[in-house]
Amino acid sequence: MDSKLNRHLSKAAVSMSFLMLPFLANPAYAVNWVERVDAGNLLGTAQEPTGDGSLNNIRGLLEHNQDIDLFKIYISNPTTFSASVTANFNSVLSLFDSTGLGVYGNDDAKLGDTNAGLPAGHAFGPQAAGWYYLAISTDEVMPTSGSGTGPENYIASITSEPYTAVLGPTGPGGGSPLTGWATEGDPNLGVFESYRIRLSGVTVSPVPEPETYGMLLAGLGLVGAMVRRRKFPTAS
Ligand SMILES: [Ca+2]
Ligand SMILES: [Ca+2]
Ligand SMILES: [Ca+2]
Repeated sequence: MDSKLNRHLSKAAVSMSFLMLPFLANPAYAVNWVERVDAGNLLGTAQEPTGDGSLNNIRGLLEHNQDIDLFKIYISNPTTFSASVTANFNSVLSLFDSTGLGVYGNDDAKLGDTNAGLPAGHAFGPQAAGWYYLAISTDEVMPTSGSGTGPENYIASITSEPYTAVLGPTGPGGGSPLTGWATEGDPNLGVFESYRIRLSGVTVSPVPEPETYGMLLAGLGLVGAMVRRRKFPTAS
């Protein structure tokens, strides 16, 4: 067996393992999540989208103007993370970390447009990959911490002017995790509107299934065995 071919096969095996790395870290599949029943208001009742790949969209429904939908998401790329709403109601987005502490929020992404947006690369944005909670609500509710829902409990006054501001947890209750929502305005005002949240930098199932690892390892083992067999031919 000529050594050129041996080298070529070894290289091929190494290249293959490198080619598989981005596949493991970054599955090419896209997930478009549709809310199941109704996502809850708080960490314990948040809905976690499932599937395999990057989470590109969440579609759901706000059933009334004081309904909140909270989603548990894995931000795999904090520098490219962004979220933007398309809806026919005045939407607000708030992001919380894995312990419920406020990260940042927004009422209106642009002047004269009531759709909310969380921009990428913002100083208040997520600084590390990990689990977060993303809330979509109307501008009739305000996230609170502690045991009350008065202004002293507000995590941030997201729905006050200027509406286009991107806010950190600068409210009096901003140092503690989310425990409730203060309501404002007329609770009888109906919404029952659907929404779409476009996302970037979010992954579903960041850890590949054990079967995927097994298959990849078996494949690599096979290539390795072929290379070894060619390198050390048995005497004939
Ligand atoms: Ca809902
Ligand atoms: Ca809800
Ligand atoms: Ca808004």
